[in-house]
Amino acid sequence: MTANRIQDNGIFHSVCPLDCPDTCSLHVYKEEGRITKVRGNPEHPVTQGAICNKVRHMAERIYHPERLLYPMKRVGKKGHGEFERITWEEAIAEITSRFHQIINRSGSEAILPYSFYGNMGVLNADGMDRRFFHRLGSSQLNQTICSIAGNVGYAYTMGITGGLQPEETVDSKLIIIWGGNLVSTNMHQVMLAEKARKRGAKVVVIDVHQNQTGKWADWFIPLRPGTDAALALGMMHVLFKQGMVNEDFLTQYTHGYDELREHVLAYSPDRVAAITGVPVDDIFKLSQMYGEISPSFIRIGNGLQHHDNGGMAVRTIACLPALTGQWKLRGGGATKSNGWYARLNETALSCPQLRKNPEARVINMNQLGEALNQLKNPPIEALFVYNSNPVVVAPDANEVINGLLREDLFTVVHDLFLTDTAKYADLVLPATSSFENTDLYKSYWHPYIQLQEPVIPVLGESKSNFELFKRLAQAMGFEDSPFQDTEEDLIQQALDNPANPYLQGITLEGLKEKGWMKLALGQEKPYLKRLPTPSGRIELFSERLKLEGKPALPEYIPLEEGYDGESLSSAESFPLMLITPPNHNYLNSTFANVEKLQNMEKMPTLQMHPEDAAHRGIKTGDQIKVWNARGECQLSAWVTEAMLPGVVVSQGLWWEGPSGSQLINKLTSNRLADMGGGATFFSTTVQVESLRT
Ligand SMILES: Nc1nc2c(c(=O)[nH]1)N[C@H]1C(S)=C(S)[C@@H](COP(=O)(O)OP(=O)(O)OC[C@H]3O[C@@H](n4cnc5c(=O)[nH]c(N)nc54)[C@H](O)[C@@H]3O)O[C@H]1N2
Ligand SMILES: Nc1nc2c(c(=O)[nH]1)N[C@H]1C(S)=C(S)[C@@H](COP(=O)(O)OP(=O)(O)OC[C@H]3O[C@@H](n4cnc5c(=O)[nH]c(N)nc54)[C@H](O)[C@@H]3O)O[C@H]1N2
Ligand code: SF4
Ligand SMILES: [Mo]
Repeated sequence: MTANRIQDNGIFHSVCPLDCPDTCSLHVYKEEGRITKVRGNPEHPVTQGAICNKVRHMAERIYHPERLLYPMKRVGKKGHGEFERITWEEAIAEITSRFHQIINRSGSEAILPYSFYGNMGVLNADGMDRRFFHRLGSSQLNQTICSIAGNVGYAYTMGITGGLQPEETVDSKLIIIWGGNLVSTNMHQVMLAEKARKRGAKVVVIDVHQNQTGKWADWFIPLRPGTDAALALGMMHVLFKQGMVNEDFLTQYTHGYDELREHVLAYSPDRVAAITGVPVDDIFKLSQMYGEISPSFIRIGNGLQHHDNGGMAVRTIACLPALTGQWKLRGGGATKSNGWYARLNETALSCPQLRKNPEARVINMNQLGEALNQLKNPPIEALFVYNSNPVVVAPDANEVINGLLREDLFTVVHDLFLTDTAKYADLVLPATSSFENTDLYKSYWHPYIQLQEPVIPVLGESKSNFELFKRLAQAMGFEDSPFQDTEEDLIQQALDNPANPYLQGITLEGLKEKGWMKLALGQEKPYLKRLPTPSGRIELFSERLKLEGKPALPEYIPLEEGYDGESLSSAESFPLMLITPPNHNYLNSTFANVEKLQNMEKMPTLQMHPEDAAHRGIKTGDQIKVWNARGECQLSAWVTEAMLPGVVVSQGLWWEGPSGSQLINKLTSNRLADMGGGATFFSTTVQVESLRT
């Protein structure tokens, strides 16, 4: 390993910046100043030398011929993507003058930042940018698009968003992957599960789609979308009835188990089968496996919480390990997210004290279209997008596009590419890749903190988010000391979080030595002694939910837009449920413009059950129209039995395409989930017809 990061030849340490639980430690190979390949770090305990196909192709993204290298200003109509080169001085002057005008005319809340985790580095996603917008007094963005409903739901039960450490799952004997396509989205969990399997573990996948993960499982259980809570309650029904619960654990560590025992009487396997589509025998078999095999581990994916009832679904599943006392065992329990263990000092990073208007309105990022089109007093007059591609990723894309077309909206987009969002910008600013930056990375799954130092020089005139917002602060005349901080200052401030004992011993110096350091987590689950729930215990019954007017006990609540065996809650004109999860070779919309990866994914498809296809005279390869009241897409049909009848699946977030007809989020709704204001991408109904003449 070479120490001097910007040397021309050698192997350099790096970190994967993408929004993926694995947060891999990377080895970047360079020859004559250029990256030639990217591989997994064999010494990192979780990465173990393996990385996904996407990031093995990272060099093609970094050196992509279409990478933005200088600032540009719009010259054509909004959305036409016609720009001309300008200097950074001109770009900064334009932004500051427009911001000053808007603030004078309408107040600072007329400016909205829109960002997510295109780069997970905390300096570039939660650092200087936050300081800038706090000081500016802009509207605040509630970052709800990914995992919030499930994380809030999980925390009602467990108090924290933390579960098993990945490395202990090799000791699990039963691994249930519930609503996660881990072969594509969390490959190192699959590697660990393979190890467990070699030691005799069984892998069960519960999903609405038999994707690569479902195919790899020992047992795949298909169910109807949005009915997971009913299945979990049915399992509880059987566990209590057959005496397969751990009374000692329930008495010592949980709150409300008598109430739960009564409550689940209503979820007989017959009723649950009618709701979920899972046969009664399979409900018994699954419950029995769960009751008899220890240690068991449930990996809760992100998919099942992108529904109207997603928060409650995760809250309900999170109750299961307590019933059989799994939390006491190594390799026993559940994981939704492990973000809680790696909490950095967010206050120090983002400096909310710089905000003079702490009451500034908060806008839910899932409702961007509505915010742009409908908000008043003041309306949004400037939008600043970075680390995100909302035209492709946000729900109700037609509304988002309508908003971006507003002539009176000043839109700035900072990105590495002229994304579908950037095409609507007034100003486009070039962003560095993470390999050009200094940054600090935590994982929301494994317990290693990592340091990124630049491995290549900055390309063209691009700037990191950190540098951009520091420069903008200066240009706006913000003289506060947080804007003088260097990258190393921020790293030290972030690591200094007395509220998180697991960060003890992690220092910038230590990180510089090896690139990564492990959180100070022991073998035990010390938090079980006192969880940060109101009762200090695992809350099977939640007073807090009751006070909020929600069911205090885990509950199955039918989708607002969707079907189950009991109710039909959507217009009959849209009889198919559309699920739109990520694909294997893209990371959300990132990589969708990299040719090699595009070729592997070929084209956007709609997977349909043979029964649903036959009704409509559709065959594999047919061009089809998919539509609902919100919009329309044109895709290629793929007839398969990978789902139950009534469910259709389109994987991957594709860029618009020449005809603008591949944006799957034209069909999804900006309705919010039951908890945390989360997204409901998968509670979508559509109709389909063949375009063959
Ligand atoms: N290759 C790749 N990896 C990624 C990403 C990517 O885009 N591509 N994205 C990253 C990000 S940001 C995230 S949040 C994670 C997401 O990764 P995961 O946690 O795996 O979540 P999803 O892929 O959204 O959905 C997982 C599964 O949920 C299923 N599902 C949908 N509705 C239901 C339901 O009602 N019940 C059940 N049981 N299953 C349901 C879908 O069929 C899908 O197989 O992956 C990260 N990793
Ligand atoms: N239908 C449907 N929609 C979904 C999902 C789904 O499953 N189905 N998944 C949802 C989920 S879970 C998520 S997390 C969101 C993800 O939504 P986004 O976070 O918007 O994800 P990306 O599409 O990867 O876009 C990230 C953008 O940031 C840019 N970028 C990368 N690094 C930097 C940097 O350092 N600086 C700047 N300025 N820009 C940078 C990238 O080039 C890219 O254009 O999508 C959501 N949308
Ligand atoms: S996308 Fe995920 S699996 Fe791939 S290299 Fe990055 S962290 Fe690892
Ligand atoms: Mo996500």
